[in-house]
Amino acid sequence: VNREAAAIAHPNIALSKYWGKRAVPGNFPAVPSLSMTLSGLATRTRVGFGNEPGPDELRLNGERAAGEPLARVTEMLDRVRAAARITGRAKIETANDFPTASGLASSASGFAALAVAATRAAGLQWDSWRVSDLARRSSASAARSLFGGLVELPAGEFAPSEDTLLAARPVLPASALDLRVIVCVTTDAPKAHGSSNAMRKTAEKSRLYGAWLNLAPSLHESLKEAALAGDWMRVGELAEDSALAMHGCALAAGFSYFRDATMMAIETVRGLRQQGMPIFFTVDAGPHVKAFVESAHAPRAAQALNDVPGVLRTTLCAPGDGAAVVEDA
Ligand code: 2P0
Repeated sequence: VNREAAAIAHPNIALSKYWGKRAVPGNFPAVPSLSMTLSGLATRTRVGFGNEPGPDELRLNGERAAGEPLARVTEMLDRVRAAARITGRAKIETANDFPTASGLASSASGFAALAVAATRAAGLQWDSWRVSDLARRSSASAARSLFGGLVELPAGEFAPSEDTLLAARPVLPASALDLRVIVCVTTDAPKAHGSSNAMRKTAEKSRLYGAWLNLAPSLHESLKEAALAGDWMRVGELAEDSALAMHGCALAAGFSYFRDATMMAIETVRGLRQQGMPIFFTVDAGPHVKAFVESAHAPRAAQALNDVPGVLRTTLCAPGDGAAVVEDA
């Protein structure tokens, strides 16, 4: 058995948003989501299983990590060890080639890369579907980074058993997408509300949560249909609806990810659109705005967004590939 392997994975940005979980163990999303995997930004992860039992050893961006990050890694590796019938402790080295607190989905690329490297290192002959299911159990958005281009993660069944498989699936390849994402970074501070806790608070407190659960599946289906038809203006309209409904639902629970710079960047996107540019925005569990635009317009859009007060810098990303083993590592 090959006991060491390395993998690379890229973050993704959702057009129709995942927000909310089924009320059972296993991290099953309550709504479907659809994302674009990004190129240019990557997590690289190496996993090696030893022969001795004991605590796993994690190095994150060159530094020894313990506490919650290590616990989440060990939780995934325990599933891999159980499936492969191995017991040895693992050494994990993982690094992002983009700032971890830049507002890009480092948990999506991180758990996707870890799932690919760990299953390969353990000698499991799993297809991408099984590996995506494994990634979802640690971070649902990570399930989508297994695949490139546009990717869908269906909602979990209403009351799945904990071992029910649920994986993402590719919808359109990266080569079919003439889109760019401009990430407008508005702060380098870590996010104020972790996604899992914020979702729980939304489910408990938001009077709009029921409305969100009703709306999200139909928004998602319409958005997917528009993408398959190549109607990017419609995709943009529905993606903005999805993001605003998600954030409205969170606001009704008493918190918001939006800051002044978030609103100013959104207004800039709307202004560019009024001038005829096919551009639209989305916002995730942080204050940064992500603008989607056809590639030909990306330089002008990036310049306009860079000039927004409160936007520290912009990062330009193209559609990217799914997670993969790095053979020569
Ligand atoms: C998404 N987000 O669809 C949504 C939109 C944030 C806002 O998926 O609890 O870190 O680990 O399953 O994957 C962030 O959620 O959450 C996320 P968990 P995850 O991209």
